Amino acid sequence: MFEHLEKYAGDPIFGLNEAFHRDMHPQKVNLTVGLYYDNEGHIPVLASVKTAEQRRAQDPQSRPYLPMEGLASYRDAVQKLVFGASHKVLQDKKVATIQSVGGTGALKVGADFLHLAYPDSDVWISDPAWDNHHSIFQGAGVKSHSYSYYDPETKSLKFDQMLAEISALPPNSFVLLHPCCHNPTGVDLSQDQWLQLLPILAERQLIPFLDMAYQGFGAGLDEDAFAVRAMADAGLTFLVANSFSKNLSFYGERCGGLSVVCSSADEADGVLGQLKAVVRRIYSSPPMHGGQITSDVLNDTQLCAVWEQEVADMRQRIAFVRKQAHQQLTAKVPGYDSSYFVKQRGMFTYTGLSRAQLMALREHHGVYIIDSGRISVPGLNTRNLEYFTDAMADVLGLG
Ligand code: KET
Repeated sequence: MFEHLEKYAGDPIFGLNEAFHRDMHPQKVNLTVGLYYDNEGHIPVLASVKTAEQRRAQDPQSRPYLPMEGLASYRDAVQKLVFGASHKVLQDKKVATIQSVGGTGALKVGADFLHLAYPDSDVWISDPAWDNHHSIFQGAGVKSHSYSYYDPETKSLKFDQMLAEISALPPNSFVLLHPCCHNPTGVDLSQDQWLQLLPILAERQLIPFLDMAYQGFGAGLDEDAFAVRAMADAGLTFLVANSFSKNLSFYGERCGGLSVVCSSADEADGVLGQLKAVVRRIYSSPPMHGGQITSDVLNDTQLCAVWEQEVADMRQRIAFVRKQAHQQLTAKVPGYDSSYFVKQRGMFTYTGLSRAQLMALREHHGVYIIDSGRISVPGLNTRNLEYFTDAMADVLGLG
């Protein structure tokens, strides 16, 4: 009955991660999935999370269904984290927020909601993209296209071209943007560039969808939300997906949020109803445990301070490894410009390595980098960095 279906080619990120785990190479290095590893190579259990979980474990509670929109205290914490505690759009109750199943779930609910509201609109996604952006929108029945973003020659933003293309989109088009730590390139718009883009989005009546999966990994929890807050300040109507996978090291708990900033409290109320209807027909209501722990951490002043420091530590370790990689590569391969390691920020760096170089890294050195040449930087640490830069030095001559 299902033989006519094509075989799933596998996911370019998760598939290579699986291949890494099968490899027996003793010094193998995993730079595939966007997962934060600490300097020992472990996915950390944050101290803030551990305390919250110990408290909950002492007094287990029954587990009814959560409401379709999720836990109220969680949604409240999401709004404060994303928009800043005292933002006017929150005081004016213009934001409809739901607890989502990770950042991916927020994108899916958002895509279904947008397709319902504007069935004839298409979505525009950065080139290059996190491939799943295309898949999620296509899966929701929305046609997806690309806008220019990254220039492999200069390893930086094609800002003028991006602006020109976005300026020419039909009204009510959806525009997927990354407020910080762009995946896969690590190249972001500056604050100035965001301020140039905002009026175009408003004038063209475009519908921005901000995907913020790495808040806190770029410059800081507040700094990374600049674009979101500037957009809210400017009175735009837009969507924001956020995720606790990375900044709470909570990947498997599937904790995220979807917020829709509306033009009035009444509109936000109507939108929340539609988001609930979308959730009800996909998964009914979100899971409870991760939501409670996230809410416990973010809503407790002391635990939240511990968490903020833990995010800062993760961010600083990434910056440190970037610097070290750049220094070592400069010393080992003098003609090679590895400054992209320090110019790009967040979880990812985009190397521009060729297919032959990537295959040699994988097959001869056990260094796993996905086919686009994107490195998940936290896979590097003080134990494997020399090994990694030696391997890079070995393959760079391959062209
Ligand atoms: N948005 C972006 C831009 C993103 O990089 C990820 C995950 C997500 C959303 C998904 O968030 P989550 O809360 O896990 O549902 N990216 C990494 C993992 C993946 O591919 O799913 C990655 O790019 O490696």
